[in-house]
Amino acid sequence: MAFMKKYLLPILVLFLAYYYSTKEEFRPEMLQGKKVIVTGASKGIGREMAYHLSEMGAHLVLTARSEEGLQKVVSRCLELGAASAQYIAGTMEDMTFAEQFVLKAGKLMGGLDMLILNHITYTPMGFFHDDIHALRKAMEVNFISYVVMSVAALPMLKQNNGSIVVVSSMAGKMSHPLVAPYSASKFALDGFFSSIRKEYGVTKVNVSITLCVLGLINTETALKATSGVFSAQASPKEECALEIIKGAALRKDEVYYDSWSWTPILLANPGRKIMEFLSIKNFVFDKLVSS
Ligand code: NAP
Ligand code: 4JX
Repeated sequence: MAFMKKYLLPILVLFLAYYYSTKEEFRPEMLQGKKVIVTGASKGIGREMAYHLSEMGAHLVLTARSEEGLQKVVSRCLELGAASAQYIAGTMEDMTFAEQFVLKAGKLMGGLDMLILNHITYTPMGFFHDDIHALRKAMEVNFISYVVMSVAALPMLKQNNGSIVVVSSMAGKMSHPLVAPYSASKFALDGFFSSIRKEYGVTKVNVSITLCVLGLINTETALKATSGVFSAQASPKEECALEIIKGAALRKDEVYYDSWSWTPILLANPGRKIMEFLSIKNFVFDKLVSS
């Protein structure tokens, strides 16, 4: 007890004081004039992010498959004050489209500050039996295309000390029944992007990676898919979109957004963080090529 009072408490107080004094506050001006890509922007959370970013004065290039949907969103973005807003329609099942889209978007804006990866393939809820096709599609669209786009964007993001924002889910941190292929693709995002975040740290690449862990959100798709299958409060998509943008602008590693306030505490997994901190010391990077 005496030891606690003498050493641990003062260390804790100093740590908290340092943590809060260095914590930067979000300001909407942080996004003003920034060049941002949003995928899956024709509806749902992607559309709401495009609207917030427009109000903050960002340049936008949006994508999804529905040209009609994107046209409407772009018009509204311009009304809301976007510095510029354009779209390129296509499917993220096609990896050539995914790569070319990023390069074209970069050319349209003359660079890139933030890549927001948000699209998913449509996944109805149900028991998994043998639908390998659906599993492969979920992995391709929800995971592989994210990696393809990040690879294509990295040179531009490095130039601007930019950010990659990966929209994931609580189903990418814990197990839920009835969403196995979706859940697998979201866990893959955590494994891959958390791993390359460590690599960027080692190789001094100043590109932040923000993984967004969302609970159930009241988008049309989610409400339809969960109707009669899952009964719990869905959080508002507008606030969700804003929290993602705030976390991304502050270059946070992870953003948690859910109706239950205990979710971040229970899912943040301090055990994993301690293990990662301890294990990094065992790696030798000297002989590896970093670029
Ligand atoms: P949503 O409303 O269904 O929107 C999905 C977007 O992806 C749409 O713009 C859709 O447009 C696009 N899309 C679908 N298939 C595509 C394809 N093959 N190629 C390219 N784009 C495609 O989804 P949401 O509910 O907003 O979810 C957005 C993100 O939040 C996802 O990453 C999801 O995992 C995550 N999340 C959502 C919830 C939730 O409860 N809503 C919970 C946790 C996490 P088109 O159909 O025009 O292509
Ligand atoms: C049912 C449920 C319950 C998610 C996060 C989640 C997605 C899945 C399943 C949403 C869009 C969809 C269709 C909780 N969470 C979730 N789902 N937390 O990411 N759900 C539905 C709803 C794919 O396309 C707590």
